[in-house]
Amino acid sequence: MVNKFTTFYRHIVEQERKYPEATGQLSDLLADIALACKVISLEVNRAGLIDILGFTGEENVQGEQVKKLDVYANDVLTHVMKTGGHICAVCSEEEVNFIPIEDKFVENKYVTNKYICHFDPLDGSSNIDVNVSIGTIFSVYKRVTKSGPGSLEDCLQMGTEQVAAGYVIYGSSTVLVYTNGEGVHAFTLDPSVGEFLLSNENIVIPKKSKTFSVNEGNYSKWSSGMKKYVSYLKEIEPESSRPYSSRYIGSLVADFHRNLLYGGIFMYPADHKNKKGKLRLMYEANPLSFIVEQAGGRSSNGEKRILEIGPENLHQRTPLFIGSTEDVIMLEKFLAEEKNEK
Ligand code: FDP
Repeated sequence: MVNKFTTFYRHIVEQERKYPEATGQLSDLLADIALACKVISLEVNRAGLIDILGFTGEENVQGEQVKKLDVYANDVLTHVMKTGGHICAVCSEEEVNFIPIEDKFVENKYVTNKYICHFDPLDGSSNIDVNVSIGTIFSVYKRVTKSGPGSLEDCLQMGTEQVAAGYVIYGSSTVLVYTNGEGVHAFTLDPSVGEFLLSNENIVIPKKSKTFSVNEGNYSKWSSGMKKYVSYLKEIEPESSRPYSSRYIGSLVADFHRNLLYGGIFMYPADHKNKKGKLRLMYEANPLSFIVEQAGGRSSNGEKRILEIGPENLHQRTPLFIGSTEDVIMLEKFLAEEKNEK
């Protein structure tokens, strides 16, 4: 009989069993991340009620110090990571530097702090105060150094080296989407059971879509190739599903999640003001690119696969074009033509 209630933990353990040499540490680490996200989800849902928003340093009605939700999410994730024993460094979009972690578990051969974690604890933070979906993004790498607290070398690896990545979207329900290189799977949090239950296995993004997501308010700052591509999407040609619909929430996780399920291209280009784009390579672009490729989609900075960009610093920004393969390829053609014209 099929088990209708596959929990996130059970799913990752079953995946890990395919590799006899696996120690189970990655499963435990991912379970720790899921636990932290359940705690954050609870607080996101309560936020409007307890007046937690925007009052860092003030006291709430219980006389407790309240924190902004993004600070809270960062604290929860870094605490869980520091105490779990599986990682040697944590990197957060909220922190200037990476946090090296002492190997307190050195005597325990089952816990060898061999991983590195990167987080965007609460992405889309400008939407927090207005009840729009926000999310947590994470990615996991294996350390390259042998022992001790992690180093910058461990933290600055190419996206191709990720062993797992995912996000949790706090929306009409809380959904966790992850990949460990064996497809993309989604789990919906059942608050009454307190578990993420499998809701969508082996997600495949449509090869071509009818939707684009971009902040068109930046139009006048874009390059000519980018302008031409967006104008092309708005032309009428039913055979190629044009005009495309425009859908832009302004919360990366939410825009990405919709496009992953329905098809679409999300774009955050470089422009005359932000010459390197806005989004962060390590915290946003790499994990979502790993996921989209595992779902059969494509991701690039317009010229190059995101996952093959060599990181130079933890908060490096990158232009990002991500989603349905044929749409991203078409965008790349427009940008290449612009280059040839110069
Ligand atoms: P936010 O500034 O609200 O934190 O990376 C940050 C991000 O949101 C993404 O989630 C979102 O896709 C993008 O920035 C929105 O940027 P614009 O407001 O410039 O469109």
